[in-house]
Amino acid sequence: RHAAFRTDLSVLLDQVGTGKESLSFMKRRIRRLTQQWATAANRLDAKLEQRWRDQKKILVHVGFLTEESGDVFSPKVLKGGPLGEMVQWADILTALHVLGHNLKISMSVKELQGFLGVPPGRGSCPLTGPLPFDLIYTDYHGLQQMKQNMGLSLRRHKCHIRVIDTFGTEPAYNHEEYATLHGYRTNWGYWNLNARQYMTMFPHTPDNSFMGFVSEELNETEKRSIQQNKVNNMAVVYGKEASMWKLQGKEGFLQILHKYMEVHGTVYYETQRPPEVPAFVKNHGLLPQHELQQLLRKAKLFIGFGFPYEGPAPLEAIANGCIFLQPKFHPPHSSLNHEFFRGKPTSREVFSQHPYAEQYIGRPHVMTVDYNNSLEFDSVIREIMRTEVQPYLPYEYTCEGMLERVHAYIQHQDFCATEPPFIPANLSRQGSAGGSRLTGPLFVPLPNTTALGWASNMTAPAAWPPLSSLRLLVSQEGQSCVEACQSAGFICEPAHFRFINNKEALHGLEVQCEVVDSEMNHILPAFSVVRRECGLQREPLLFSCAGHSAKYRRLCPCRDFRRGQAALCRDCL
Ligand code: U2F
Repeated sequence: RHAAFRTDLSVLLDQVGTGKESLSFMKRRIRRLTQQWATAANRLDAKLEQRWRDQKKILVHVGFLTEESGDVFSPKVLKGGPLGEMVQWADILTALHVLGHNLKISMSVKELQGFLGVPPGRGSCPLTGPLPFDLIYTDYHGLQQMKQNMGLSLRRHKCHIRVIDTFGTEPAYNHEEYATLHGYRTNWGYWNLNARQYMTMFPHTPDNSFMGFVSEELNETEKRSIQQNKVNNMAVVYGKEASMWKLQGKEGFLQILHKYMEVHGTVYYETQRPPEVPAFVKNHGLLPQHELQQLLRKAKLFIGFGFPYEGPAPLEAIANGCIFLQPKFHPPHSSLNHEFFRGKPTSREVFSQHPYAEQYIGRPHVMTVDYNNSLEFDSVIREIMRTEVQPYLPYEYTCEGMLERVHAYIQHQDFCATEPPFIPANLSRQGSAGGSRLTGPLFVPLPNTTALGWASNMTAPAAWPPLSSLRLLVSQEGQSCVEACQSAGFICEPAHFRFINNKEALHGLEVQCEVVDSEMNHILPAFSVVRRECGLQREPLLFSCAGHSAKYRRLCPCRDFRRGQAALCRDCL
């Protein structure tokens, strides 16, 4: 069946259920954004020009909200606890519904068992017969619950699963045997999924798929009225829980801020002002989302103190015409040195409170400075008060952007199909960076499949993203493919590794190999210039954009991307 766009959200609202603050929060959000979703659906519908879209049977099992996982989030919804995850799940549910799929929603193990058709009760009752869904969206808690309830049959069906994973999972942590042998084992990882089955809140690493969420978009009239009503000396502090204000050295920069601006907060409190919040701060208490938006419309500055990391609020602030000011982290925070990230299945280094805001948005909307340097801090506050900014929202965080991306994933990502083995013939050297022997980053444009070894009478396997988007590049020593592709204006595409993991690619790059080994190592394919050693990847699950090693230069599959929609290549729709 064709999936027809839906603009009426009442059926979805009924499906979400009642009885918990988290569910009420999500429903309020869905209701509030109804019109935006409807407009976006109509726009995307027109853009796709009647293209056929398969209607999928989809189960959404929200593991972290089940009683069985302890559900620590729901009781904190009105008390300053994390809301980012609820924002995201509300938006995922809405996107799937609006795209016209056949949706079932489960928020308990009992409902999960019912939908999967496994007998109730604990213990691993295998699911006999086919999986009654094309796709299952869940999280790490839900995955654990599915394992307990589906037993071994989970392995058979796992290609249908998508794991919503806020901070991301790198391939080295995902591969059970490799993680165990090489010190990448954590509480969360090692499910042996394809790393693109993990879907993140921000485009942290191209190894995972970027799911995201949405933020409100303003029309021209709203933008104009915001512009007129901005209060130039009004700042709102990012931090709805008192503990986020417990910062070392905070007195210094807060005093400076207070010297120039009126400081507002939305910190949860029970009866009186939390001691962490200075007396000069106008605290509004935790606000409902739409009231926070109103406050942000007046404010000039939204200022982060370093925590929470990578949440939705800075995007909302920027979308409402604020400048977001945030601290630089030096050294960067990661699972190796910071409690919050410890045990998370990634070694990604976080260089500021909100790297997406810093890298993808940047000045004048986002200013990232060293808070310990009072002079720098002082001058940036004055600069902010002088700077005029327009409300700004990256396309990928609009409703249309999210619908477009989720649509593309649903129609094109297939982790069940066994990929045809890729056996290249001679990789043409045409187009290699003529003669220069691997001194800088090197491109070998691969304009057609013949260059990759298909004879013209063979049909290339249908790849998504399409092969036409591939650009082969060699990293510097110590550089990851994430960085290597980025520095050349591209993005690393893990789906393309299989096309460049071969002797012909090395040959095409004129790499001198005395030996070519095939190993399990997440930095492969790569080569050592000094030792004239080349290595190919033996385990496709370990193809990793994130990996790097001081001794090796990596072969990197880069691709182009759409402006404002990094998850999709130009020909990906
Ligand atoms: C992030 O979680 P948080 O919930 O702490 O993220 P925030 O950016 O603070 O905001 C989430 C939402 O809270 C709303 C606001 C945002 O959409 O509109 N809100 C509100 O309704 N009322 C208020 O007074 C203030 C904010 C991240 F999302 C999680 O994944 C992480 O686990 C967490 C820790 O790093 O940070």
